[in-house]
Amino acid sequence: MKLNELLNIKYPIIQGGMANIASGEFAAAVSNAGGLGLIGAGGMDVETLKEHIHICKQKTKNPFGVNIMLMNPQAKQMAQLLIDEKVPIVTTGAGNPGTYIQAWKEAGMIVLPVVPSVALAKRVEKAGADGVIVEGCEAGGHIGELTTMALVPQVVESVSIPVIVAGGIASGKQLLAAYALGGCGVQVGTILLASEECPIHPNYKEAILKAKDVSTVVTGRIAGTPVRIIKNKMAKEYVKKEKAGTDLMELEKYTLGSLKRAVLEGDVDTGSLMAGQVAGMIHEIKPVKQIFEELMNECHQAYDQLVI
Ligand code: TUI
Repeated sequence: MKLNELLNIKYPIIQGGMANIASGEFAAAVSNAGGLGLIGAGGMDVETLKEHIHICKQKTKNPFGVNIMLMNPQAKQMAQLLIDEKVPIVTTGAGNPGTYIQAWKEAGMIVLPVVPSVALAKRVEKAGADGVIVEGCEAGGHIGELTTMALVPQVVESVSIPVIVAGGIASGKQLLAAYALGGCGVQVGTILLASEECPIHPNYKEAILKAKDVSTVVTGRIAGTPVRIIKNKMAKEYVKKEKAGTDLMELEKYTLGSLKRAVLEGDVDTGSLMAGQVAGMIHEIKPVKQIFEELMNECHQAYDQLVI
């Protein structure tokens, strides 16, 4: 099954549900460019999500979706809102969406949980998910333990539903690799941070452009919520304190509100600049449409030039 056929979109590309970043307007821009735009409900409350859904519906006639970050205290109410608002597609992250899947399916929605392991992939398949977005720890933001290269083929072996590949995708070659691993399409986040339409502060975009291969670090491993961000003053202090055994409450002071600080205020020193390991490959801000066209063209070229 081709992802673009499953979702009725032009390109086999889903936009990651980036919390505090992916607004209704941005999701609509991605959907208008031929991908699947997602509203990232992570940093929102139910009322705000409703507003973003309305904006998105106004700005695109193409399919779009919502990403429910399951650690959000209002996740349950949001799950119902999506049904009431007839949102066609839902993705989930940061937890097991098992309890919501039946109601979403009864409402006719397409359900695509993000999973970091074979065990969760199997569980959501059994619960009725239409596909899984398998995210390796190359990704930005909250991550699991396994890499895309190791995890995707193991999930492909273990489930019969379509597998979408996420984590480490920013070029046509990586898109081709996603197909080689058994995927039917990809989800991308970091590459879209460097788009003209992405509503993050210019300083955040600049930090992506400046990043090198080794510029990201994972904070929060000890606390149990690993989050990949670009190394900066905050990240370095956090990791140092984490290693020194600082208690979780104290550590929370560092991360609390830090993503918003980066996104809205452009605070690149104490803000949390979530980004994947592919940030080092991104050198230019482009319109979303051009990013997608280049990914697809490069993928076909790489396929033609493949030597085995
Ligand atoms: O969710 C993401 N990426 C995110 S969420 C986010 S907001 C946030 N910020 C700071 C701390 C925590 C969250 C920023 N980036 N990606 C999908 C994803 N899901 N990655 C890992 C997982 C995951 C982890 C454990 C999914 C399920 C899971 O299962 C637990 C269980 O109950 O089985």
